[in-house]
Amino acid sequence: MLDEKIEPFYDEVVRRNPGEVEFHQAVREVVDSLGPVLAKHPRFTERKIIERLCEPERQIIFRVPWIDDAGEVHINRGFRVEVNSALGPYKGGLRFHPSVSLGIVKFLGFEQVFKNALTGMPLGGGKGGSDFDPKGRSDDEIMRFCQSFMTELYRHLGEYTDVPAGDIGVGSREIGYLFGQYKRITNRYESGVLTGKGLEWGGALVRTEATGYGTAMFTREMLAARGELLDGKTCVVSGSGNVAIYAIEKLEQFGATVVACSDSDGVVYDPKGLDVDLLRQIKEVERGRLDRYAQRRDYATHSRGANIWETPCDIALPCATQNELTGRDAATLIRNGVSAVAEGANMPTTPEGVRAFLDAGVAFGPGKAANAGGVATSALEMQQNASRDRWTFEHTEERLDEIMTDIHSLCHRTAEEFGSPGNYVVGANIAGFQRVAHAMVAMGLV
Ligand code: NDP
Ligand code: 2IT
Repeated sequence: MLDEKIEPFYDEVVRRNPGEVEFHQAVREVVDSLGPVLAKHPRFTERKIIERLCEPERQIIFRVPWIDDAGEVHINRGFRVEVNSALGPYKGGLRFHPSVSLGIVKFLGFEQVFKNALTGMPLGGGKGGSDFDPKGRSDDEIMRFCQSFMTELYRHLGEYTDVPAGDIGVGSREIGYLFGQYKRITNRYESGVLTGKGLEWGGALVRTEATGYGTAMFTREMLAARGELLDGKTCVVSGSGNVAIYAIEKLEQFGATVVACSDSDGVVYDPKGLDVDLLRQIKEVERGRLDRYAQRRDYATHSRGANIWETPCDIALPCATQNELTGRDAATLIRNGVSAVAEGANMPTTPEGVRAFLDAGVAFGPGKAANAGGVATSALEMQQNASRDRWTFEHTEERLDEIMTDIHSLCHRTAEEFGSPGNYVVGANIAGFQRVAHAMVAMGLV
């Protein structure tokens, strides 16, 4: 699609998908980068590759009834959007959060297609979830919800069809209950149908750490491309969930000091550097809130309702949720001297924020590249399941490091090749798109 065709195309996406603002935003961000690659390959336009990518192959919406511990009946909505399978089975996480809607799942599934292509692994893209709120729910309530959710979803899954994993609100506990119900209904021990499984029953070492570790590795590569090191840098990481915790751990292993993290209640500031073991104890073992951290650690403070992006830092990693870092926040970070930003979360920076970072010359790693380590390690888990093998932590982490280094150089190189040196947004969008588009052309109009 040439530049003059982008506006009418985008208007049509908005018209066909009313109210799905996050989906519109994700489409816009990709399409705006594609002019040069469409000019080079007219076939992509003729075969309507972008139009096909913006229409998911299949969208499933279903009712999820369940009963809480007090005997009250609840009805939630479940989603699975299977966006594209040109490169492999649909692959992408499940999110349980009250904000989940069709538009959110579609934006995540759309992003996932390009991210998965960047990994170089044989993965298509999809995403799912529910507006179920797991906060404050007992273990048994979570189990009953997961069982009800899988009772509908199982018919759409399979190791060669669609392979979910975790995302916000879904970790190894939930994957366990989902797998148990899938196994019971199908009477198949099909390890490759879900990733992020427990280590005792088919899970892969490093999958838990992979997204956060990978984001830190991508950050290291962006700095290296500018002749800089993470060692000695001051970092801020938003969120305090799976991605944030392991991003913090790896940044600290690389010699950086991470002075702040957050949750939806507030911000913890720890000028001596966050203690990851304490964070893990509170978030993973106790499933508690972040204010406990400050209660247990000297010098650390917890500020309710504070904005984490006001904390001065050299490097910022948004690792919580979409649109958590605005144009104003970007201006504050730039004023405070930030030199690199890598997105551990999916689309955490608003379009105004992205523009501000690019204009200011900040090294900016978009989520579809910077957080691809999670899904890449899911593919390594599938590989181990398929060959009934089990790799060591060291070997798996080495593979993850190679993959992240390759994604960085692919994005860097592609940005340069298409006339936007240093712009990882353009590099990631074009590189991911090209892989999917070539496969779609080869497979004909399906
Ligand atoms: P978790 O559920 O483990 O943690 C989410 C964190 O983000 C929590 O600290 C949570 O705070 C905060 N958060 C979530 N929603 C909001 C919100 N609406 N407003 C403010 N804070 C919020 O999820 P993950 O760490 O797995 O996921 C974080 C991000 O990373 C998401 O964007 C996800 O899509 C992305 N991602 C995850 C991957 C994975 O493998 N898990 C892979 C690639 C990307 P609170 O507890 O207060 O809600
Ligand atoms: O956004 C993501 O890449 C994920 N939530 C992980 C997907 C996966 O299938 O491992």
